[in-house]
Amino acid sequence: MAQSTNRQELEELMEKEGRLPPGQSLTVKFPILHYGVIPPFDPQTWSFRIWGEVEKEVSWSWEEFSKLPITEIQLDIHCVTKWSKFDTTWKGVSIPSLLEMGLVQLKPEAAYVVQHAEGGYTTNLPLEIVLQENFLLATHFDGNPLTPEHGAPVRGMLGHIPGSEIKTAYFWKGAKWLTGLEFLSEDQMGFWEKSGYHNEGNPWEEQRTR
Ligand SMILES: Nc1nc2c(c(=O)[nH]1)N[C@H]1C(S)=C(S)[C@@H](COP(=O)(O)O)O[C@H]1N2
Ligand SMILES: [Mo]
Repeated sequence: MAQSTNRQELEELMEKEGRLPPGQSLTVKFPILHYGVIPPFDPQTWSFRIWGEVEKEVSWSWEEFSKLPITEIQLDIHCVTKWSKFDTTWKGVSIPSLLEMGLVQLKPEAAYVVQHAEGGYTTNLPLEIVLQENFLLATHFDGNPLTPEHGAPVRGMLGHIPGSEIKTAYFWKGAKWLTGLEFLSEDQMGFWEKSGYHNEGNPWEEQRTR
């Protein structure tokens, strides 16, 4: 009872602050949603690959990946199934940091990115979004390494920075158990996008399905 009152109060506050997109409701929990099974993580055999419209293909072991510089961000998450979670803290590797260090060099043709996950899940984003500060290759949530059910060891993470005008999308645009990024010159729809979800999925415009 006390918890549900609190939930409602928080939701009203978020709505007042203009942080609750249309049709969403606030959750204080962290729901777990995915298609298929949670894949095992073996640091010995895990690898992360970057390919496509890049000057040179990249492949990192877990040991290499876990030494990459880390960025921290606070994001609001909006799931297409209508829950929103506010002020979540994430740590991970940003794409601009990889470009600045010269670890990844994009070809001029690169304009879209497909996230590839263990088990075949994919999701697509325009390059411009992946280069924004609200997208990370996240390894930590709320100060702790990701748990298996939330995508360990690395997930794509896209959320909304409160008060920011930069583009965001529903939470399915972040692949759990991420194992690679494919840069493309043309857009290519991912798992949910192909089965009828909106290609852009902007929560502020309620772009849930096509
Ligand atoms: N690999 C993979 N990533 C995925 C999914 C999935 O089915 N497989 N589902 C997406 C959807 S629809 C949502 S809402 C979020 C849920 O993340 P969570 O379980 O950490 O809340 O993960 C996204 N990433
Ligand atoms: Mo979702």
